[in-house]
Amino acid sequence: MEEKIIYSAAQPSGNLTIGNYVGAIRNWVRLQSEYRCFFAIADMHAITVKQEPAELRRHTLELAALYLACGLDPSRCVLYVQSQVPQHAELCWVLNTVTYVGEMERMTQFKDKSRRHADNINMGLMDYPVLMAADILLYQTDYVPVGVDQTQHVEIARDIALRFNNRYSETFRLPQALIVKNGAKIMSLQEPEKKMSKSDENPNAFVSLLDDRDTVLRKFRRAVTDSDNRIVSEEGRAGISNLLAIYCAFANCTLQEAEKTFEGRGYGEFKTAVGETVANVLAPVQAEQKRLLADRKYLDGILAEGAETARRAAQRTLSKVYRKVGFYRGE
Ligand code: ATP
Ligand code: LTN
Repeated sequence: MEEKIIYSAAQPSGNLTIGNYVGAIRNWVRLQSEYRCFFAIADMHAITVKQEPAELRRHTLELAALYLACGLDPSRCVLYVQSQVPQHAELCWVLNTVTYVGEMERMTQFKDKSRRHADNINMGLMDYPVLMAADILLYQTDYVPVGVDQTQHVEIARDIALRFNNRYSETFRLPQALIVKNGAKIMSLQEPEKKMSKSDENPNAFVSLLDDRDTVLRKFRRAVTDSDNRIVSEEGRAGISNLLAIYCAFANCTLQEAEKTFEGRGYGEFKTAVGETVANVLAPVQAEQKRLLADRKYLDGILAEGAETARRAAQRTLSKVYRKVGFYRGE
């Protein structure tokens, strides 16, 4: 049987949150033993909003170390930095010619980010999904493990692939999003109707994978909940439902089990328990990231090797594409 291919990425736009961990990274770790996996650091996507150059560089290295600390194993997956593989930008250009401006203007994330960064609605922000389609399609990806917020982007990648295949003949495999059952959308601790996001201007809204124990406990203690004191997940009670989802994801239990554990207990006690459960999972990841960051040579070696493998795989698809669209390659 043909080997299935997995592709995913995260932006080095800050430190990863527990949302990124539960919705994405943690599942990548599970998938790497079964499939051929490519995991990237999407620095080209990150600059679609303003980044401080020195910070972007630092976040990129820190994210690489964090990927490894979370359990990605370079002998089982290809781990690399997007901008080190020029084929992404090259394929993006070709795909731009089979993508309509109107469909990009309708993308939820574009509308959202345009509102949040009204002073910087640049072409890159609008082109974000096409670059993401290029990422995915270059590797002939079958499955894209992402959080729910990214499903629209994976669907557009599929549409673009289908359109290209129809216009020029079969070239790309059609990708599909892979969404986890629990934790695919962890919500903000301050505004539980909103997705938890690493670039939120209020640091109390998210828990970073790098937050120390006291910070984690404090953020959960301050998490917004309603005045009702029952610890059950219900429609209309976004705050407590979100805390329960986080607890289940980190304690590896079902909602029924969690509700039973906390039956008759107060919010204070529950919030402390959630904080402690999360902090216990984060502690070893943080220690491992710190250890890895002290060995810059090792990290650079992993990334260089990853980029080399990625370039080779990507070039196979890109050459095919260039041939199909009619780019002259000599006799
Ligand atoms: P930013 O705030 O900079 O837009 P982000 O926190 O949304 O970033 P990304 O780098 O865009 O993070 O996403 C990395 C992965 O994490 C994606 O697969 C995304 O779907 C997933 N993800 C992001 N936020 C959450 C969340 N709150 N719950 C579950 N998964 C999430
Ligand atoms: N846009 C994604 C990050 C990303 C990605 C990808 C995810 C860039 N390229 C390719 C899956 C496949 C995000 O998480 N915001």
